Amino acid sequence: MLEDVITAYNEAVFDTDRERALKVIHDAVDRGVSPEDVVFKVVIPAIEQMIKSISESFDANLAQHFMTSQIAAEVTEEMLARFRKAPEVVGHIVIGTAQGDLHSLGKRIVIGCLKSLMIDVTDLGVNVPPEKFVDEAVARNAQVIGISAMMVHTARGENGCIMVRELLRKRGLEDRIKIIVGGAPYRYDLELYKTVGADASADDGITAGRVIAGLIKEVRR
Ligand code: B12
Repeated sequence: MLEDVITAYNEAVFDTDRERALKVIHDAVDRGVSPEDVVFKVVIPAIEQMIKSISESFDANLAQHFMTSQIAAEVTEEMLARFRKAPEVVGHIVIGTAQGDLHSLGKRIVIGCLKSLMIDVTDLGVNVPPEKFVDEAVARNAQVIGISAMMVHTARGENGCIMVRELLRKRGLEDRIKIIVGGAPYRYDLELYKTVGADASADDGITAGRVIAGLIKEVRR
């Protein structure tokens, strides 16, 4: 049954047909597919596949990029609300997209995965100034700051992770708060996270959950 759902959803998303995509998902849930399976086995693989084909297509345009990510974000958010409740929280992360960067879909998917892995998340949104990452992490007693950056200049830039590291250092918070970064530029340059002063990076939400759980343990040790 899941195979049929995957095929029908992929076709609807490819046609940027929001209504049809939502109907496929709602019907699947009514027939017993879990919200977790919808996100991890249908939506995440579909968006990854779609993005790959969009990037490779000469006909790709920003409107199509935008619609594709909006459908996925909408389904993901709806399903997240139906995820099983976490009995015990592993720790807390504040996460946002770096200053100057408005890409939100990757971050949203990461948040969905983290919630399902029982990590408490505060979403700071997009275009987040470095000071806000640090202030909010302190205010919420978070063990980890997550920074998403989809463009090369926001991943490498002075107002992203580099400044967050600098602020943690100046305020003597480096033992209490760890930094994880993610986004396409870090996938293409595997050493970049170190260059910008992060403690770790992860390629997707599921790996991020594992790495963040490790960072939380490190802080609590
Ligand atoms: C969708 C999209 C958009 C949408 C964004 C919609 C939204 N709400 O997010 C719209 C149309 C708005 C957009 C706008 C722009 N975009 Co754009 N966009 C894309 C596109 C096609 C996909 C990005 C995406 O959503 N990927 C899908 C998600 C699921 O993947 P992901 O983000 O990588 O996330 C995964 C991992 O990276 C990781 N992850 C992500 N964040 C984090 C955070 C942490 C802490 C961790 C651990 C892991 C992690 O886990 C995620 C889940 O698996 C990419 C091309 C591409 N192939 O990547 C271009 C791309 C990123 N955009 C690009 C550009 C240039 C722009 C614009 C400047 C275009 C313009 N001229 O206006 C603007 C920028 C506006 C701004 N200031 O930010 C360029 C960047 C070039 C560069 N090298 O710097 C790209 C690469 C396209 C290209 N090939 O030129 N874009």
